[in-house]
Amino acid sequence: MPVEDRKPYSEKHQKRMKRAQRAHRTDLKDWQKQQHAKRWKETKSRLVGEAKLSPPVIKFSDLESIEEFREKFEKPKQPCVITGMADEWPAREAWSIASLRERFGDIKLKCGEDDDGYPIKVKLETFCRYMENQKDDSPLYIFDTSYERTCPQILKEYRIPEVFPEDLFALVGEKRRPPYRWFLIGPERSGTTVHIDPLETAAWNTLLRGRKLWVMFSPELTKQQVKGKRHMRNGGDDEAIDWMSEMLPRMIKSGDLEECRTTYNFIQYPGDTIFVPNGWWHCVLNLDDTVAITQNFVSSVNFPEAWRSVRVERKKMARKWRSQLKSARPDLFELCERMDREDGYDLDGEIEKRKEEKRSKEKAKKKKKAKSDDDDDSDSSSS
Ligand SMILES: O=C(O)CCC(=O)C(=O)O
Ligand SMILES: [Fe+2]
Repeated sequence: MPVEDRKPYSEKHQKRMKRAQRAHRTDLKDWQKQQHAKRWKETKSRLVGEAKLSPPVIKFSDLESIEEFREKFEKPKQPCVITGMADEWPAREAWSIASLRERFGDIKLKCGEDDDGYPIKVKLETFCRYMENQKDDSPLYIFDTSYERTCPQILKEYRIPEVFPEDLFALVGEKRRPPYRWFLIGPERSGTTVHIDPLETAAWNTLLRGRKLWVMFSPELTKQQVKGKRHMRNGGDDEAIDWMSEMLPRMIKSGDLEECRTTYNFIQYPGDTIFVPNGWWHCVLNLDDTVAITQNFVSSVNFPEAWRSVRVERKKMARKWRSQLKSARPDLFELCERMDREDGYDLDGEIEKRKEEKRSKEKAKKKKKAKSDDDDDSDSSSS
């Protein structure tokens, strides 16, 4: 949009964004201290020039069947780029920033989390004015997961890709399952720092506007290796922009990544869907202002790893999941039982153990309180 047509980034909007920034990163006083914005043009063209390691790119219309995708990509856990899969989505046309802003400007979307894990929300209109004006090193990024409730129209404008038909967490119910779908609006330079998706979920990510830069590593690397903390510059940060533009070149040079079997470094364009198999490390940087949609899922392929993760990380959900699988997917229920037997893992025992621990902690707390009340009483009676 020509600068003269922009709506002003008035004090009111600036204040709202400042408040959101303060709540999101209480440790960061100056969001522009590294001056990434000043070097952005050069940084971006260097990063684009270096993005030459693409995973396989397949045209959706060339796929003969879902089974073909499963055999060639999902089962071998092979990341890929699928083009043309979103061609029929209303979102392909409708998700320009201008149209989203016009239609949903008054809706509050999540752009951060406070120290207690509560969502920080701002109106899309406010966020768009910020996006047009920001010069932050690593700007706030809309990562909204409650749009089904707050902006259900979004849900109507995309489809779950045909090649990802299974969603086994759905069995535990919408309320109980962990967040699994996000609507993303990313100002340039914002991004997602290097991570693996939680609970061994796999993911798909479809881009509608702008370009995203992806770096992916195969799962055998450790967190320490991929985070490369020792390569962080003094006064630097570990946001996607820092990691991509400064730390990664040093990590490569130092040989710290030599053990990595497969590295990808590539650009996602509008209309591209990235398949991220479970366990793969990835870092994503928004090269332009972007709009995307992403979902995480468990299918029969990543089920074994997901079960091992869920039974430890989310014990109560695991119990519910297992009981639902018993009728909906007896084959997977049996697999759970077999895996638990082989690993010597007793879920019900673990839940009971945790309950017992909680009970004895409560008891100890009560005892301590009673003792201090007694002491108070004897103090007052002796005075
Ligand atoms: O920023 C992005 O597009 C990547 C998002 C992502 O990796 C995630 O939500 O786990
Ligand atoms: Fe991710």
